[in-house]
Amino acid sequence: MSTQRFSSLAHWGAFTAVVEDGRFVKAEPFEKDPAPSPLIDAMPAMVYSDKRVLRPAVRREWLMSRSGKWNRLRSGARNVFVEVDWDTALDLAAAELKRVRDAHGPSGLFGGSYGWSSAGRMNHAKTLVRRFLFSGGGCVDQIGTYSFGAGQTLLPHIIGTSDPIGGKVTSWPSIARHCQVFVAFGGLALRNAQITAGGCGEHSLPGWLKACKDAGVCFINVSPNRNDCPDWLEAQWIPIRPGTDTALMLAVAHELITSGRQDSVYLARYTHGYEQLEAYVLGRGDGTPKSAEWAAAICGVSAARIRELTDALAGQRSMMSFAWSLQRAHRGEQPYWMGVALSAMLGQPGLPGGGFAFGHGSSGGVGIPRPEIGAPEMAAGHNPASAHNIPVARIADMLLNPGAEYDFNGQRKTYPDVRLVYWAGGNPYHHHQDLNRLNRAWDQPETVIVNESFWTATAQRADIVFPATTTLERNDIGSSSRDRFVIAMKQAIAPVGEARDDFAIFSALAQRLGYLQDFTEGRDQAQWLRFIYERFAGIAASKGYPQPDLDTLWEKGYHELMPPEKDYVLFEAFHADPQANPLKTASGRIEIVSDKIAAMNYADCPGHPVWMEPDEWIGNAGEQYPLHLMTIQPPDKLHSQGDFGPVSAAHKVNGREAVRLHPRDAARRGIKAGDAIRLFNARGACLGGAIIDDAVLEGVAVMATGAWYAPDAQGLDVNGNPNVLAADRGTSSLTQGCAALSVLVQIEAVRA
Ligand SMILES: Nc1nc2c(c(=O)[nH]1)N[C@H]1C(S)=C(S)[C@@H](COP(=O)(O)OP(=O)(O)OC[C@H]3O[C@@H](n4cnc5c(=O)[nH]c(N)nc54)[C@H](O)[C@@H]3O)O[C@H]1N2
Ligand SMILES: Nc1nc2c(c(=O)[nH]1)N[C@H]1C(S)=C(S)[C@@H](COP(=O)(O)OP(=O)(O)OC[C@H]3O[C@@H](n4cnc5c(=O)[nH]c(N)nc54)[C@H](O)[C@@H]3O)O[C@H]1N2
Ligand SMILES: [Mo]
Repeated sequence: MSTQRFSSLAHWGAFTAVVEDGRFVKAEPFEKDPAPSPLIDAMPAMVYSDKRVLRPAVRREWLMSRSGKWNRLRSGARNVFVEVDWDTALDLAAAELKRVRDAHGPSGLFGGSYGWSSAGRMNHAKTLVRRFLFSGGGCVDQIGTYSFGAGQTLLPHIIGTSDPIGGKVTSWPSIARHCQVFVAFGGLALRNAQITAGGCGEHSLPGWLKACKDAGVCFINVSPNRNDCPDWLEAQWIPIRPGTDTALMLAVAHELITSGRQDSVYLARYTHGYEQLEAYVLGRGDGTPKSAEWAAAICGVSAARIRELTDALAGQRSMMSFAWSLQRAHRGEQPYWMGVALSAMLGQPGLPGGGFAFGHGSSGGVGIPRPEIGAPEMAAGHNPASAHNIPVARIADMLLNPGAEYDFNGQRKTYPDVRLVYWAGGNPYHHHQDLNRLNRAWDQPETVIVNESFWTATAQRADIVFPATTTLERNDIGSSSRDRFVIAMKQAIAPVGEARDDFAIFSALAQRLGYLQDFTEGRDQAQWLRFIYERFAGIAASKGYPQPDLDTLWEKGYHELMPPEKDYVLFEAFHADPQANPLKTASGRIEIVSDKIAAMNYADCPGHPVWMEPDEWIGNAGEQYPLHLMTIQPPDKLHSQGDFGPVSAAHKVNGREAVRLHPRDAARRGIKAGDAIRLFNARGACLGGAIIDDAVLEGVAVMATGAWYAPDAQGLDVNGNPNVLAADRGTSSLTQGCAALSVLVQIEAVRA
């Protein structure tokens, strides 16, 4: 028997692929990883899964109606596919792309293709599909992310940049040395830190948390779920109703003001518009002081506890970190804006170990010490049709309402009339809200083309499906700007079935359409890999971090970047001299009031942070749908990737997606641990398996995303994708972000 070993990488970590007689049998943890993720164990089963797309396939109805009337009804998933050879499939797709582009121009083609794709940077499917469509004249793209769309659009207005939301925040060593109180809104979930976009060689969050704990940092977990912090961190828990963090922070602000403990010197020197917020907090305009008692009724946190939190923060070096989940909710701009404002009232941003941050518990690598030298990246290039781009989560709105107007970040925009959708590297039937509505939207375009490795719910609802290789079946390079390792991702096995690399698929299409040179710039895959690595190495060297050449890297399998010696402190220069180093905001300061946003006149996002009720939350829940369902990230997979694998299967409850319920909520419904349950609201219904857990706030249920959408004849999703329940609405007119976390449901036991 011959055994070979290949360095490799997934979003959930680096590993060594062990290959015996040409078959990938095992993923061994990367030697330098102090806390490898068990998710790598699922990889061999994923690669050889019976869910693989093995050959190009065309939906029969689409094929048959080519010369006659279009049969657009593809969303029902009772689609029958005909396998064809590669040339036939490529010819069909190329002809259809040409037809639509000739007839409708770039706004007829949708290539936003949101999704995580693979860790490999060269064959990054989402980048390649856009590069392919951009080189051919452009397409409709998506702006921002599902992860933090609201924050991404808001933060440049108030702090001049969105970089901190991507993880460039005051570094952990600075926190360990200087911070006294670390308040984690939405917690510090280790399960989420298993993942880093682009992969990681090092899972470092547990180590940093231990270092901070040893240094005496006091942690406070503000979350509806105590499980959001590991027990050993011994964090204080403030159980809060979902969607109400803004009210809590307003009350802390109220306490500070009424006791004269806000940092007036800081506010005068570094912020803009504070007086307006103060007037609002004191209730001067609306007659409602945002007192601890006022907030207690909204958040479910007692006034005494709010005062204790205020005392813990005032005069202390504090870091407040906001999970991305807080803004992935209706009116999600407000907690982020209020968080920045409150941190400024405490005089913290720009101080070592103090201030605000985002997502310490949302992703691996947030706040790690790492040289600011970027990472190797494939370029999508310029989109000549970018005027048609839509905010990422407005995809169903766009497909259902061509020509309709909508607001976004101060602009009045118009939805394009999309006729062809091309998706590669994402799974909208995993990620989008209100899947029954998405079904209606999905039947609008004339053609849907998908590159996939697996028969996902999205692939099952496409007209042409191209089988894509997984990372184990091709050479690539992996690295994230939030990790210290660059990994040689070596081809370990031959492609499964007739799968081809995304780069090869798009090259073949570009050739048929006459723009191969524009797409490839004359480089093949090996040359691209070298090109993107050398471009990165050049930048790194110019900043004082020389890199090995590609052949040396390939030989060793990885390169480790040494952490910078100096701690990174967000806004350090601004803090030292705000005149010389202004922020890139309209005022050059932290905008507690944004005159620009105020001038947009959005009723759903005024000029300073305010408490605004979300459309769906416990405070307006009726008897029909009394529970707030938090649709969080799955501990046992990355989104829908690997849902059918062994690691995910081990977390299911009697074969169903787990749903956590408070003991009293369960008892009221006669639900016992392990029971099959049905979750439903006016938008849809799905099944789950009950876990009874007093770490979850009463009135809240928790169900992770990721189960593969599989509706029965009545539309009941038997696998348990909570997006049949989540509402498809933008966070606000300003940012139009994904608001997946605001959803009310009812739950009942399923009796056999
Ligand atoms: N209710 C609710 N919904 C949510 C969220 C939530 O919190 N609640 N979170 C949202 C967030 S933050 C996100 S980021 C999205 C995630 O949504 P997605 O990124 O769409 O989810 P994934 O399951 O990771 O989909 C990636 C797809 O790419 C495929 N793929 C992987 N590698 C390759 C490759 O090399 N080539 C090709 N062609 N395909 C490949 C995988 O098989 C998989 O089907 O979900 C969002 N949806
Ligand atoms: N294992 C794993 N890790 C992942 C992913 C995955 O699919 N699997 N996906 C990755 C991606 S794409 C992203 S964007 C990030 C997302 O990172 P997050 O958005 O931070 O992740 P969530 O799990 O949705 O939410 C984190 C916690 O926030 C709490 N929470 C929810 N709503 C509220 C609220 O209103 N107030 C407060 N105080 N707390 C609230 C919930 O209890 C939840 O456990 O995770 C990444 N990490
Ligand atoms: Mo995300």
